[in-house]
Amino acid sequence: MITLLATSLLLAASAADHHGHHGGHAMADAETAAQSVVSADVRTVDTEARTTLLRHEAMPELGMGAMVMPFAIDEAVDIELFQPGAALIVTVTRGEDGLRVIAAELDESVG
Ligand SMILES: [Cu+2]
Repeated sequence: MITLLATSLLLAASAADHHGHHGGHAMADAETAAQSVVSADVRTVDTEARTTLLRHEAMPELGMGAMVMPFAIDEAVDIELFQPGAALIVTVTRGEDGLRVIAAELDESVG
């Protein structure tokens, strides 16, 4: 029981920590090519800045659990898909300015 509690505290701490680090550490190079395809719900979108706040499921390829966080939207992606409340499947990779959505489609499995 005590071990389980310590483990979940550790996981919670590393998840909370994740937004405070914007690259610059030794693992950045190894992670550059990594990408995840994941379900995400749109919270807000800024069509001029091409940024969006998404609630995403876990992305193990990028070492990230489920959370709400901002993403950049690549020029190649149809920003019209990013309506608040929309359920999407997004392809995410690590960019210079944080995580970047490089492909998106509506999640047809969500009614
Ligand atoms: Cu995240």
